[in-house]
Amino acid sequence: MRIDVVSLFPEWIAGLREYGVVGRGLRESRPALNTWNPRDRADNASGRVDDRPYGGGPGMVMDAPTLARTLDAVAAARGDDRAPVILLSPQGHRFDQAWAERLAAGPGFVLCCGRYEGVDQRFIDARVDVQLSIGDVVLSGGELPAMMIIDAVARLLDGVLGDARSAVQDSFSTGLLDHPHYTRPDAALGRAVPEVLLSGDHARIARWREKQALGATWLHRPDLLDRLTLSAEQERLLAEFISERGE
Ligand code: 4GX
Repeated sequence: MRIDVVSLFPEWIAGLREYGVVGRGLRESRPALNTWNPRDRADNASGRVDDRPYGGGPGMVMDAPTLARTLDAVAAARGDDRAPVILLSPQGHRFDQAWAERLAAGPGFVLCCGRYEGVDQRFIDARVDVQLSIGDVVLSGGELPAMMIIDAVARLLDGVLGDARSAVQDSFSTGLLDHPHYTRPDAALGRAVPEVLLSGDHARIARWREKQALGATWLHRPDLLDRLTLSAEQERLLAEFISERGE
């Protein structure tokens, strides 16, 4: 997979290579990450890539021709592999795990990071395939959303996570929040580890974890439960969680 990022701060994006399991994957081209600075394709000596908005108002707008020239260079470097051009924008579809899985299954994609008040609408109309938003919050540019998307997609690729099970068992892949985790020592901060986890009874442990996952989701994200059809066993575990909680 190949990911290209158009950004005025390419070194920030490239910093992803330095940290964690995704950093290791990127260093080994899983996925291959390339950055492109529109400033390198400005048509003026000062490297300006923005201008004042037609109609007036505050701030600046990234100009369409410079962004289009940058994308032309990306397309030439990629060859025609039909990778979608994605603009990070508050107006986009909400990025979630389903989007991460969809993107991880394709040939890669091109992320365009806007700054200032945004980008000329003609660039969006002519060259952007889809707009994605990371949520209802106003950021100063698309770089952090782009980095979130790269992280979420890269960790789904074969060989990026050490343990293949980690991605499968994740929250949202199951549709539920995660169960709690504990490690040594067995007493810490005046609190014990739940006895069942020390029992060595793997069936009982699995049942306890499923119950905790259902309970956490019921408590903190009931909207996620509304989207699921629970099995009879899951209904029983959740009912147990709720009644034990009242004791
Ligand atoms: N999820 N921002 C982008 C400038 C901009 C505006 C319009 C393109 C079109 C954001 C978000 C986000 C702020 C990044 C405005 N670029 N992006 N920027 N939330 O708030 O993705």
